[in-house]
Amino acid sequence: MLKRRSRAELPERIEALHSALQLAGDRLDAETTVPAAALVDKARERLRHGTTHTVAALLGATGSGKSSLTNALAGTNAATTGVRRPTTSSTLACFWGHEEPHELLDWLEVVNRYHVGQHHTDHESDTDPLDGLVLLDVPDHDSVQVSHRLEMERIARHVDLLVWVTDAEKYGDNAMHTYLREMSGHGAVTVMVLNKIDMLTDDERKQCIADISRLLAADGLPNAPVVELSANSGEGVTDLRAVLTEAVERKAAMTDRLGADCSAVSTELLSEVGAEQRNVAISPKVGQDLASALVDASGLSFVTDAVEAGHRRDAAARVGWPFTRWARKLRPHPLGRLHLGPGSGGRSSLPEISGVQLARAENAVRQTVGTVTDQLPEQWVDVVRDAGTPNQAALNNQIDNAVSGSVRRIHDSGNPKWWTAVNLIQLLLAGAAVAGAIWLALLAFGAYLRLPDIPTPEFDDVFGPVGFLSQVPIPTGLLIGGIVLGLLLAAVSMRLVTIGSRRRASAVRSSASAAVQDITDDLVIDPMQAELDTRTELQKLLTLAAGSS
Ligand SMILES: Nc1nc2c(ncn2[C@@H]2O[C@H](COP(=O)(O)OP(=O)(O)O)[C@@H](O)[C@H]2O)c(=O)[nH]1
Ligand SMILES: [Mg+2]
Repeated sequence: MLKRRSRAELPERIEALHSALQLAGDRLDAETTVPAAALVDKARERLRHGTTHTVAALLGATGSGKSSLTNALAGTNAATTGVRRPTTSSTLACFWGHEEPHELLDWLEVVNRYHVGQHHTDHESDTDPLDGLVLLDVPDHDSVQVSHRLEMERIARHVDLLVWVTDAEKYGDNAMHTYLREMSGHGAVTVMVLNKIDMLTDDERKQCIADISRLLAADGLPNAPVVELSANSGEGVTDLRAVLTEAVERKAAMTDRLGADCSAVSTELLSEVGAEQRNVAISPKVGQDLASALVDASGLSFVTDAVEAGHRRDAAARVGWPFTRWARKLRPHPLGRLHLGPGSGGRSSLPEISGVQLARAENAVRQTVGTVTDQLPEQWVDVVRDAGTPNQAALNNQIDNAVSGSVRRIHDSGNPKWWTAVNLIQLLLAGAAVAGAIWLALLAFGAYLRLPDIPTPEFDDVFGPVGFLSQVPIPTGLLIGGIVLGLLLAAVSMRLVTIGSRRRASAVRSSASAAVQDITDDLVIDPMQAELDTRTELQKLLTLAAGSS
């Protein structure tokens, strides 16, 4: 009867709600989270030790009749009674119901346990209204042994119901009233029992009850019920049973209520988070698309064009035809214009990308956020959008650095070694052509002055028979050969340079793209994914807190 499923889970559900609130922070509407937090506080306070049992402790001075009353209620003599016997030195727990509440009793550190009804052979005890009650016969609060007092105080802090047992002689006891005053604020219900009424006249009873009520009011417990009974004769014990039954029912009702409140508030929070599982993981494609859009917007193609052109220009200065090299130097270096050229260590500034491209970058981010937040509940759209919208200036700055870093890395890798060799050959060929030209000029000048012919050696004069070159005069051969071979070598070299420059440009492009991809992940994708993960976690927690219902 006290075994409704949802109730066993309530503490767990309350803790799930608590975790959800902590995780949500200010992501959810305060109009919902504030009452939810209040519910958590209230439930934690009330659900002192689970929800399936109501714990009542019998407290009082030595000889007031706690053990006798325990026996009377439990229908047993499990509790040792009698002032002359060693008084109860450790707590005895009597529990009503089908199963022993192991965890609860372990937690309360109660070793002596008595299962009420277990020894009955008939099964009518199946519906005992006290099912779910744990009654504790606690060591005397006035015990000479400090350990007994500490035990009593420890137990008293953790129970639902404090049943103070006293009699006509002891009800004014100072120690008891001190405890009553201290414990009045602890949230547990206090019940006063006047025991041993079999020894009192009607008038004496009335007098005692009146005195006790007055003292309770002075202790700050004006509403505490006072039950008169005799543990020995059994008179009035049913009244106490009724009080205990009510406590059991009240706890069940309170648990139901807390459970319902927990469901309601969790369901409301869940509606803000969105119950349906969508966009759990951002597809890698989304990040790649954003990165390539940002790469486009960053003006990387200007840079790679410049890298290509710059490489060709640098090459021309080393492997190009020496006689036309000077002409290229008249134009500015392509990378120099982008402040990426040799020697510019600072950050790049790409003047071409402002205005339009900046807007394109912002737009790319906005589109990505849109893709990710599509179909998210309204509340979460803002959260994810905020997470995925970085400071645009910071983003652009990082991308800019990534691009210039890639260029610099390629630049630092230096020029190909073969350029040096080709340069040397080019200079030799140019030297030969110049030598041939001077030689021919001298011959022409001699002829102009009508000087006798100076014999001009031919190739076979020097080298022996050398095929079609045999009859070519050496100065002519040097001039024409130097020019033709130089131009030929320059043409072949520049073909190779063109291939190399494309390779460099594409190396810059891929290294910059990879760097931009990392930046995009860091500043846009990962923060959004973190929020989506938070949402998934909240869905789990709130679904648990809402209960299966
Ligand atoms: N006359 C009378 N004596 C009682 C009653 N209840 C307990 N006693 C006696 O009071 C003494 C102490 O009882 P006990 O249950 O051991 O008290 P405890 O120290 O509070 O556990 C015992 O001798 C009991 O027989 C009662 O209702 N009437
Ligand atoms: Mg006792």
